[in-house]
Amino acid sequence: MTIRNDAAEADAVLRVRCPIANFSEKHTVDRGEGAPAMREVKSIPVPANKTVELKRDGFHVMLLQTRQKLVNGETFTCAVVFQKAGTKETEVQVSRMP
Ligand SMILES: [Cu+2]
Repeated sequence: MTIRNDAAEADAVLRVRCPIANFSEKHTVDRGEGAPAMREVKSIPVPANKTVELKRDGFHVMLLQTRQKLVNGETFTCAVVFQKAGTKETEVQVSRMP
């Protein structure tokens, strides 16, 4: 997911709700000594006038306790709750990891 903030104020992703999952967590990936490790964060920062790309080796949202089997190519809608911009819906497409 790519988030573009055209505002002059910083924003942040507070929550993501998807109908197919009971929970979601916001994660970042720490790289120190040893293997990279995921860590939960309270929010994902979206700086003013910046574009933030969520990806598996950086900030990302993880869906937990999925209620149905995810099928490659299927789509569903998630609600993304921003601190300033409010709730925005986005379509998500399931894709198999390469
Ligand atoms: Cu994660």
